[in-house]
Amino acid sequence: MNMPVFPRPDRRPFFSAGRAGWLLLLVMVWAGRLSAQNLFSNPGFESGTTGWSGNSSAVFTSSTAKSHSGSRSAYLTNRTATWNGVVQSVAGVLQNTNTYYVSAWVLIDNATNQPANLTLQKTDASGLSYTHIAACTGNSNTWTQMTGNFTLNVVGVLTNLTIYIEGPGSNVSFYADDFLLTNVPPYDWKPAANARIEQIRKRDVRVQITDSNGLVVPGTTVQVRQRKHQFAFGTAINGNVSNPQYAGFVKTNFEWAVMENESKWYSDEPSRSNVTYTAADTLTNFCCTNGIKLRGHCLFWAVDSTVQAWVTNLSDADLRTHLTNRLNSAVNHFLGTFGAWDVNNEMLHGNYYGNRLGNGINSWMFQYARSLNPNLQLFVNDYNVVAGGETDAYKQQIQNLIASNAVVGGIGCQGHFGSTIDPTLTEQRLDNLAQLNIPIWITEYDSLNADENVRADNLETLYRMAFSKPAVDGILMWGFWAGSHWRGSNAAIVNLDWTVNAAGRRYQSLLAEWTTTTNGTADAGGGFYFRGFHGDYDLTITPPGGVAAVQHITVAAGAGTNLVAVTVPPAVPPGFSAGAIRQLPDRNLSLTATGSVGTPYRLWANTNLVAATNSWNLLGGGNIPNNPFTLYDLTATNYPRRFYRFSSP
Ligand SMILES: [Ca+2]
Repeated sequence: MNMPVFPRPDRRPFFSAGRAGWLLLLVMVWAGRLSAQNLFSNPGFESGTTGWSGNSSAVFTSSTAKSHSGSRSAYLTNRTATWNGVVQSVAGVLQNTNTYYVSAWVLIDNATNQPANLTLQKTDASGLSYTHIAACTGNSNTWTQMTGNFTLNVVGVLTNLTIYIEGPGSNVSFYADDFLLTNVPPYDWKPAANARIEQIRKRDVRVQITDSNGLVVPGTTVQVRQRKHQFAFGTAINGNVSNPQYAGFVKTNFEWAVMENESKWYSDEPSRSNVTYTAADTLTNFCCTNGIKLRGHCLFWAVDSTVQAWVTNLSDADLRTHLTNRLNSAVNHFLGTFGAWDVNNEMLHGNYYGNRLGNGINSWMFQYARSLNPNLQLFVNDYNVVAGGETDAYKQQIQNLIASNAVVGGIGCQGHFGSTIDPTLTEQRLDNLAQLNIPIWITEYDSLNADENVRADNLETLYRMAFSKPAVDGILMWGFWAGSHWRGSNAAIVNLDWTVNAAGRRYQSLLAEWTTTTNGTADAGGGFYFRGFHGDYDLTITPPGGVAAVQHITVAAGAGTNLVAVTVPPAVPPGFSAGAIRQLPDRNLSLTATGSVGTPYRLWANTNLVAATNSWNLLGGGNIPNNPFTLYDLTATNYPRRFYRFSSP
């Protein structure tokens, strides 16, 4: 095993430190060595080819032509297949069930946008397997880092275990340097995450209940039901909203949605100047009808293969015109529907419009969209950022956009994860991006694992970690149902037969954990206290002997206690008691009451509980016909909220 590559400690303190200082320094050096020890032998190729070998017929040399650090790197040439690379055995180095962090740097020789991977090759009782444990897109002008992590899972006897770099197209030569393989100590991350969630996602609320004479009303019962979250929990949706089971799951489990394809340019303008929003409008109508918010995806898509053929055939001048037309059309069509847009999807992995018209076109897209609606939150959106090792590249790209006068209002991290999700890496990458002080959204979460319990753990790791980070404002998953998931049933949280699998149940339990539901009674001062997650609530408030009324409140993020003043209506007529208000299937209301048959009453309604008495609407009245009796308000759905009170005529 090679010596660690981290810098040797500065020796100067040894000459001035006392005995305690000596001991402390020795402990620190030892601890650093334990956590940072590089398990690769000759990781920077400074000892030539020692410890490494070329895969197959590729020619592997230790080159002095290029290096990421030191004076040498691995150089792979005469490659005949994408899997030709440089390999090192790690059998006997790695321990079963341990988690490892792995990283390497790659520089492509005379080619651009070449995929590169670190791959774990394993042979055990379960057979031969290959697992990509890190990935990046390499180029010839700059060294690119790939990072990842994996947990070693050996079945039976291990007969072979190697890690190798591969991926660039056959015949493409490349350099590789500074391989790093370290043990990831178990990280008990949940308690810290939960403590952050308690601090940043919740607020103390005091409900002060007073009657219309200004007197506090002790004993008022308060039922607290959170209806919406300030944090965005959502999913991608598609035309399956016409399926009642699909639609039902969306309505029950998500507050936000994004159109999977229907608001992309290739859907909205499939042929030149043939603009159609029919499919998108179906989804918009579904969301608006059901109170689901939408984010826009995407105005453009930078990856060559996603650009419509008719666009690729345009002259540069016509292309500029059609980019302008697309922005005018889409931003205006979805005005009031999308508060946010992904502007040019996946600019880390393609640059179609920049290659055609110069890189200034990318910041122009932001500038022009903003000129159409300065309130739009304009996002970058890309993959391999939190789920891969391209966080630094993404940061740099965002900084470059900002420097060219693009107002980047949101950072979209797609979040397409592999078979496991490492909390340490996820946290590091989110914290790294958060340094830009721009809101982060996980826009397209999924993970792919045949074991639904691992999928559930993955989902919890991403959701709990992201929800605990103040920079993150939302998480949308990229589909949920096995019958309509782009990565297939092993990424779904709902099975083909609509049973909710372990991953889906975990999602539902997390949402329940992060939703405030409580009940109580006002104290002697008419005060009722609770601590709740930020969001919208219905409070059902019932003064002693009075009628229940539902009041809508918002618990907003902020310092100190959120104060909510509630004024309750006068008491009901003597010999009469109001009962429950129930929501009918059509969202209208029924009110039940009991009282002496023949007692006269009137029923009033208002959207404002503390409005002047003479501004209330008389809904009806008469003499109590039977006991109990039921009244209906079939206009209730016309109002965002409504209060009721009874009076003597
Ligand atoms: Ca080197």
